[in-house]
Amino acid sequence: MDFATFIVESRNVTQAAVLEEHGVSVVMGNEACDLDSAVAALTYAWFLFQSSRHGSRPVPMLNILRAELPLRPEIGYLFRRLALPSIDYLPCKDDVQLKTLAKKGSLQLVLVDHNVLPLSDAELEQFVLEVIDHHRLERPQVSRHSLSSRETVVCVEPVGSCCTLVAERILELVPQDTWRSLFHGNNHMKPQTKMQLSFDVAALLHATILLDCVNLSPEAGKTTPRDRAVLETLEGLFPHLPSRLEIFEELLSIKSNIDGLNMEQLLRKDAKTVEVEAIRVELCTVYCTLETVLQRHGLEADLALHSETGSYNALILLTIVFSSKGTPRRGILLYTKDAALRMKLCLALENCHSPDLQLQVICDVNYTSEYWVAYCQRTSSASRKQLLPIVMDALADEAS
Ligand SMILES: [Mn+2]
Repeated sequence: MDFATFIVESRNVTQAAVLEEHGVSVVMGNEACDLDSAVAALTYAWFLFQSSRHGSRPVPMLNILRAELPLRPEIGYLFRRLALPSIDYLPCKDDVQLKTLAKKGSLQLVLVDHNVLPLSDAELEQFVLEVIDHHRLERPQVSRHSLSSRETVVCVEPVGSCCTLVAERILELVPQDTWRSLFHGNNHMKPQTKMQLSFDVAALLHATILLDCVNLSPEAGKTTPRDRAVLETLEGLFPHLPSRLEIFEELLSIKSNIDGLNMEQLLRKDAKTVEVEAIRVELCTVYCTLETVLQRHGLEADLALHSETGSYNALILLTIVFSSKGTPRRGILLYTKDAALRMKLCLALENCHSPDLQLQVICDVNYTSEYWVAYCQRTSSASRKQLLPIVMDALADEAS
């Protein structure tokens, strides 16, 4: 089977699994479903399918509702650019009945780009067989699949993109002759199985790593030597990959285009929820300046409605725009009607040392509300990945 057919068949596989009680290994990214999560889920499922390590059929899943797909246009764009089948073929959260599969005993889960399930899916933890991620480790030391009693295999490494970790797995298994010619006999990572690495898979990984690492911009501070090594290896294998700058700029402009989106859509575009005890905080990456957000008409009412609808105790909007050199300019808008929680979160963000966010409160009288605090964040490299643990720790404090 080729990669395109694998994509086209994936939705049917999940449906057949429910009907016919076939075992499936669902590979899923995090609930923000950014390009990293989507591509890591797809390419790692394809890798598992080719190496057939899990026994049951691996299938990728986009961890959002199908209705949310239009808010992630960069995924569809990359698929079209590479002439891949439509992303509509990929199962979304509402296409896969995870809990039904779990009850039937035919579910294995592989988490990519996150390492612990949201509270709403906590009952599925016992079906997690493998984890590949680059966020702070939130899992217990040892966990086992409840049916196979196999220990969960956890790989959590602080690289710029989860796709780097997936690409490393695949590259370990590309045919030895290719590998030899690339590394001139220096093949200390001896491949065990032959693995097809086609141009389209390499191009998906290459583009995603570039977007996540902000085209290796030193100012953005995301790239690690492993991200760089994977990019170079992919480029060595496929000299016709799009140029780094070209694909990066295309994806960034599509991802950050917010024309015509209302506040609600802006918030839903790239959101993650942190939940500790009964406190829910949503962290939304918003692709414009903090001033643009603050100037929106009816902002306070929109934030109130969004909090109420999603039962969030607080919202943290992380605004980001990039300079032409790739330096991110960031701001934070912390909104909650709960004064004590606001104080707690403000203190956590303001007093944090690793990283020191260098927050400066914006006191413009035109933009004030008793329910929010707006900050200019002068440490441009600190992204949501670094902020999530700070918020989690503050909430854990709150709960205890
Ligand atoms: Mn990621």
